[in-house]
Amino acid sequence: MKKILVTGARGQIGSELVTKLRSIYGDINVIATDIRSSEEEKEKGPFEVVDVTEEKRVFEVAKSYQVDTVMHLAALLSATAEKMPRVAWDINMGGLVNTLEVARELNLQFFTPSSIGAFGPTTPKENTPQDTLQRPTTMYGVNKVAGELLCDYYYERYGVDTRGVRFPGLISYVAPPGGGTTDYAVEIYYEAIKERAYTSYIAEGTYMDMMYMPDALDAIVQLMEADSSKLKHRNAFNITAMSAEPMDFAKAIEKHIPEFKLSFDVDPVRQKIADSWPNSIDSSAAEAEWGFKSNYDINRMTADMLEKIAEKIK
Ligand code: AKB
Repeated sequence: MKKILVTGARGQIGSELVTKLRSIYGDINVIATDIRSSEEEKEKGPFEVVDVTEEKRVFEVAKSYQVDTVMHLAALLSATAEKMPRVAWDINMGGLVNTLEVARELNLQFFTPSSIGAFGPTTPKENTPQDTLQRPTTMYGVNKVAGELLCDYYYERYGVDTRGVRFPGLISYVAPPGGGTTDYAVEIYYEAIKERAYTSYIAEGTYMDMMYMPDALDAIVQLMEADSSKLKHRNAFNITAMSAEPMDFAKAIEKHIPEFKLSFDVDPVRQKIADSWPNSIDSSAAEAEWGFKSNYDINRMTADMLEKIAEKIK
């Protein structure tokens, strides 16, 4: 992995992943692409406007920069996908097959994230195994399962070095997530700083896996650098740092802001999605096959989030 093209580079993961990759591989070796143009991004390093539903454009940019790796992040998240299922299919599946085709044609290493959304209500809810029943009931989940299989197919059929993880809800302060079911776990920190209070659209007692962004970025780099011969589950490694419900975040925040108040106004659409996902997943395959580990628990993450957001919005 020496020259990397990142799609969806202005999204929640992309905006931090590009910075991290540039710090490791050098500014000019990371080509950030997004459907949204940005003068600011162009000043930081190579940046191209790319719509992943246009395969020819993805091909042209990958070829002209002579990249050897593509990290495909451009996608709609679960709640947005539920509002616009057909658009989600076109972007999530169309973008994926287009970037996989480019990886096949140019012989590129390939990364794309799957999600805990690839599981469904019939999946075992606690300590969800790596290999288990996957019958998701959301368009996002359908896209993620199909994506995992498609990446396996490109590896088996064409030898494309495809790799991926099932991300839990990702928590970060640089760019907002937007359109996810787990977004409450980011919003709660901003509102804690601004209002000393937050109204959660996810009900008390709803557990989902979560992870702080630095752990997620480390996982991507570590998986992409891992010895290929050791990987059995190439495209869909369960990874997690914590299983948490809204009250867990409130308790962690109260250690820094004792007057913090959490209330609830449940959104039935996002609650239904959350209820169909696991409470906690088992990441032992990722630990065994490429050494995954997380460094942030809820308390360490909370201290950092509150400090960084206070700094950012002052
Ligand atoms: C979402 O909530 O849609 C994402 C995810 C867990 O994939 N954060």
